[in-house]
Amino acid sequence: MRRGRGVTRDIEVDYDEHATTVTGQEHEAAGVKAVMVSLQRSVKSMGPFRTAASLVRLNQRKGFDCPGCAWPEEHGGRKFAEFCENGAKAVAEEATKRVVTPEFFERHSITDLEGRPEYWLSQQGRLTHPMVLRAGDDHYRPIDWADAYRLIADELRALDDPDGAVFYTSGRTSNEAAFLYQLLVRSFGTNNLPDCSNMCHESSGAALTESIGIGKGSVTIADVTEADLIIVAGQNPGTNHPRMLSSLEKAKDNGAKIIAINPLPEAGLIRFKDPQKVNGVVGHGVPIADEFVQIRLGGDMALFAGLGRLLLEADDRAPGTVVDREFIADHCANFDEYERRTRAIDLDTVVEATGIDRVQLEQVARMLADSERTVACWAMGLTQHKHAVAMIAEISNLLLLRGMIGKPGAGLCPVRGHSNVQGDRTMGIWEKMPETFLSALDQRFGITSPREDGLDTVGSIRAMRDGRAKVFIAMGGNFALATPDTAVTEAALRNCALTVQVSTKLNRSHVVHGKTALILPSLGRTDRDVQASGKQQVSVEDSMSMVHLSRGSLHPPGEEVRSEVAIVCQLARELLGPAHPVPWETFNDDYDAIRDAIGAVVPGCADYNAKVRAPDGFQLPHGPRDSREFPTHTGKANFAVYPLEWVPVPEGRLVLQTLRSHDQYNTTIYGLDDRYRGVRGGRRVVFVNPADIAAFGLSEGSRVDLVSEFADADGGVSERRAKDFMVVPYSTPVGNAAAYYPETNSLVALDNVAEKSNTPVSKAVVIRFEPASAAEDLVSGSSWDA
Ligand SMILES: Nc1nc2c(c(=O)[nH]1)N[C@H]1C(S)=C(S)[C@@H](COP(=O)(O)OP(=O)(O)OC[C@H]3O[C@@H](n4cnc5c(=O)[nH]c(N)nc54)[C@H](O)[C@@H]3O)O[C@H]1N2
Ligand SMILES: Nc1nc2c(c(=O)[nH]1)N[C@H]1C(S)=C(S)[C@@H](COP(=O)(O)OP(=O)(O)OC[C@H]3O[C@@H](n4cnc5c(=O)[nH]c(N)nc54)[C@H](O)[C@@H]3O)O[C@H]1N2
Ligand SMILES: [Mo]
Repeated sequence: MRRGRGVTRDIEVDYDEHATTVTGQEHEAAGVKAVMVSLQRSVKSMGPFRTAASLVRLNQRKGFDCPGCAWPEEHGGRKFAEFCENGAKAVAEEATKRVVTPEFFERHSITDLEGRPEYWLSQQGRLTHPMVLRAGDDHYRPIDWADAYRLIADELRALDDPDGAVFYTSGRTSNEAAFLYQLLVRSFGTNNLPDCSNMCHESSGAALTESIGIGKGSVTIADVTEADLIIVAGQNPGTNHPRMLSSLEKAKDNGAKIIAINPLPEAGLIRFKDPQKVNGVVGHGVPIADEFVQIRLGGDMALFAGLGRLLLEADDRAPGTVVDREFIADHCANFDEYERRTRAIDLDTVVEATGIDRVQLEQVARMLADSERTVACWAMGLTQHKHAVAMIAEISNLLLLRGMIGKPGAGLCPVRGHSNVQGDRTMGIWEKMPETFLSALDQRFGITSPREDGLDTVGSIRAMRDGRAKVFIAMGGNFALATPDTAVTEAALRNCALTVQVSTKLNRSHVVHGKTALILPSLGRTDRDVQASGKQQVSVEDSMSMVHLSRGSLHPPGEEVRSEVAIVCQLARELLGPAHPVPWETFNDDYDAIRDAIGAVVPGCADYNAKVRAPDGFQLPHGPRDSREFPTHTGKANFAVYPLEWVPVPEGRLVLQTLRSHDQYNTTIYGLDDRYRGVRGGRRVVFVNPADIAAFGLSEGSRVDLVSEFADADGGVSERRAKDFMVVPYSTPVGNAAAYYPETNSLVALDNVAEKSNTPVSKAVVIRFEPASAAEDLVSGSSWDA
């Protein structure tokens, strides 16, 4: 057995939660410190050679797409270093020289690994060999690829019904791999294709499809820099989309105003130093937000509806100056109902729901009324609420009212997370793809796709919990830890006959397993991918529907690591047999053949091979953006009217949001510091308003358990506990707290989901504090339990 090429010893990480320290919050994001941090991390993880080789190719035309986030690259003259601190960290995590080999699994039993914190698992390095954990064994053992495929095929064929299998996708999978994966799954006979998007921007997709007829944003990068007003709601770009700050700064240089709507004064929103500019390196940076609206959790729908009322009234005072009547008459439906409802919005209720005062409300309304080109951006702060779909529809209503869709410098901009999450959807990763897509697929390949909707993420967990689904396969991601109700999800996975993880790095989903479990190591975005016809490239779609090529160039972590495309094709051949009409082998040998098929099946992708080869790729068509055509059920843009909802804080309780620190990529923990928020050396912290700390009789540094309360369907209240968090005083609205994901996922009830999108409600969990549980081994997996 060949070894991997890199470091094979365990990587030890310091981990003493009780040593967490809190310093002052940093108000400036990026700057020279960010460059230093990214270089230090990169060199430590990859060594100087791979650091240089990878960072010069990051987001360049002939390079690879950053696996960090889905914010677009700027076209034309890209900067030499089109990356950010956290993009560089994401690369360093993938391109690390550390490896997890069969010897590693010999050293560590499953019982041992189960007790390790995610941080430790995350840091061990890249997986190098296919491994199997057989029923009753306590170690993963090496397995040949052919045997692994046979094992999976046997388990799948043993199911009574193809719907007994679930095929998850995380958002890093390339378009080519995603297209083949859904083709395999539908050929097998199920639409059970849950993905990370179900927990992410599903609410945006649901709201926008109803409002404008397409679940994607309507702006280009040029629109952002040409806007005169940009709303950034429920998003922390300084940490999660740092390159967006450069676009915001450019917009400001052009005279734009920025309104940040957030319960927290996030560093990047307040000030930003562009490390690529001289003044960014030495100066104090630029203030980004002109208006900071410190909103209560879940108050955004009330805010947008209240602003709608103020805009209607402003138009009454100066008719025709605020409401775009022509746009509404030509392009919109349901305006009358919107107007009636919105004029009746009680502004005292808006003040109560948002926690902001009338003066600020009116100031923001004036900024909107004065703007000629408004862009609205948002992310998880809006999508992960019970009434998220209504909330996002309300922001769309505001822009429709002002005719701010389908013209330069204006539009809707849901900012996607995973670098190819939007592309995966375009390629058919969805449990309910429309009939047009399915029939095109059937026609091209001579298969019969199932027509019944499949399971989404929450539906899949329920099905596994209840024994209706027995085989779980994941194309990337960390299902055990990214999903809600950790204890329930873990039990659901353990209930499976087989769990399969196609992964780059070790994570919790490898140690929470079905009766039999497989780890299949795959190439990542940075790795060179060579197949029978030579070196391959893949394509991806960013948050603004730009599709372009990505070419990895680094030496893969081991000879047994396969591309996701190869894994899908080989499994398909084993499962579906050589007579299957899809040319799996041709696809495996030459990804151009896959792109030809994508061109024939996926709307907007005709001539795909040629178009993705253009220097900056190509933009997918988007009716509302391109020609103010709205493919909705009314054929017009719809004002969507929902009853007003917000999130009141029950007496003696807090509403908790679960969010990302500056040192993680979703469940992959890079380190224990949240530099911008001033927390060092630990993650079990809860940010609380000083007035609440006093009211609960606590003080800075107190240790508490977080106990969530959820009203179940049967009328009872169920409780969940996350143990031993340190209280940190912080600028957050009274009644609202914040703590990190995934440590707090155990608090989110599986049934606590958004209406219409079924997205887990990760940004509004009702909790109370209890004195911290007696000291115990906090790093063990058992700390999830109630
Ligand atoms: N470095 C790094 N980059 C990433 C990721 C990562 O983990 N690390 N993850 C990627 C992924 S998959 C995604 S989806 C994105 C996530 O990007 P974000 O959406 O920025 O991620 P969160 O940390 O969940 O932050 C949510 C933000 O919304 C605010 N917020 C919470 N509730 C509300 C509310 O009710 N109203 C308003 N107005 N604001 C609210 C929070 O205070 C916080 O600033 O980032 C992507 N990029
Ligand atoms: N409480 C709470 N829960 C949340 C959220 C929240 O804000 N709060 N956010 C939600 C959101 S927005 C999202 S997107 C989900 C994220 O859910 P996931 O996408 O499932 O989780 P990640 O942590 O991004 O997955 C990391 C793993 O992916 C694998 N991986 C990385 N790159 C590749 C690759 O190129 N190929 C393959 N095959 N594997 C790869 C690695 O093994 C790594 O361990 O979590 C959701 N869960
Ligand atoms: Mo996400």
